[in-house]
Amino acid sequence: MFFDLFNGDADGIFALHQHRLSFPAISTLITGVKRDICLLQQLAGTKDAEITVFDVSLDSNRRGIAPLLAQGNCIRWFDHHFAGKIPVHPRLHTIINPSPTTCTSLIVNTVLGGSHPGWAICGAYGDNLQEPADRLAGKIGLSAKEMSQLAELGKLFNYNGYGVTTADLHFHPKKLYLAIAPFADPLAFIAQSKELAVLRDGCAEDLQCAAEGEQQKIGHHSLYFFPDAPWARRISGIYSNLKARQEPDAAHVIITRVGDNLRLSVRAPLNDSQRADTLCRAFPTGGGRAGAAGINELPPEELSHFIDTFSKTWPS
Ligand SMILES: [Mn+2]
Repeated sequence: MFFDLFNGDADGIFALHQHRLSFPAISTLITGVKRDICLLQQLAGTKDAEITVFDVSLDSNRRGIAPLLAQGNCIRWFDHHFAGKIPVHPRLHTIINPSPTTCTSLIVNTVLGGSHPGWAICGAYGDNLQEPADRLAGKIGLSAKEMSQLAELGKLFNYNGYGVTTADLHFHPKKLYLAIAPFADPLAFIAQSKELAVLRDGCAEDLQCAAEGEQQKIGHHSLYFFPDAPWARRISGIYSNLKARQEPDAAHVIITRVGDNLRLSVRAPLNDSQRADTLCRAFPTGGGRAGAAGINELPPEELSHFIDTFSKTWPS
C-alpha cells in the first residue's frame, strides 16, 4: 500500500509528480486546501504502508509520526517548512531543507538528480522563488517564452490552493495532480490543458471583484472589506501580496466577513516588515509573523478598537 500526502498548492503537487514520474505506483492521495497542513492524522490506524509526504511541515504533524512508525509503516518526508526536532527511526527518512531559497519541488529535483526539472521550475515559481526558478530554467536552456509559461502554470496552481475548504477551489488539488500525472513535460500539459484556462479566467475575475470591493484609507494605509464569498476566500492572500508590492510603504488589511465575525489578514509595510504580529496579538484570536499576521475571529463591534490600535501601530 502506498499513500502520498501532499500540500494542495503548486509546490506540493509538482513535488509529488516528479517523484511518481521516477517511481510509478498506484497510491492513495491525501491532500486539501493549501492551509490544510495536518494531513498525517488521516492515516491513523494504517499499518505496513509506504507513506510519502510532500511540502507539509513535520512539526505540524509530529504527533502522528510515532504511532505510524510503531505500526510498521515506512515514512519518507520531503519538505522545506519548519520541522523542529526530527525524530530518529530506521523507517523514517527525511529530506528537509528550510532554506528560504528552496522549496519542496526543488528538493525533489535534487534528490532525483534533475530528472524532471520542468516541473521543479513550476513548483518554485508557484512558491514565489523567482530567482532559483529562473536559474534552473536557464540551466536547462528554456526560452523566455517557455519560462513565462511555466511561471504562469506555477502561479495558477498556487492560486487554486487558496480557500477555507476544497469547496471554495476551482479544482480539488487531487484533480489537478491527476490532470498533470500523464505528462512528463509541463509544456505538453500546458498546450492541451482545459484546467489552465479555467484558472486563468477565475483568477482574473477574483482580482476584478477584489479591486471593486469597498476600501477605506487611513493616511496612506489601506483597509479592504471583502464579503463572505468563495472569491474572497480564494484571492485575499494573493491580493494583499499584490497590494503590498504596489505600495511598499503602506500597511494593508483585508477584512473578510466569515459568518457573524470578521477575519483579518494584516500585512506590514513591505519596506518596514514589523509589528503586524504585535498588533494582531492584542486581540484574542490574533497571531502570525512580524511582516504578515492575522486575527481569525474579530466580533464586528471590535472593529473600531482594531482601527484605533492599527493607527497607533502605523501612524499616517
Ligand atoms: Mn512549498
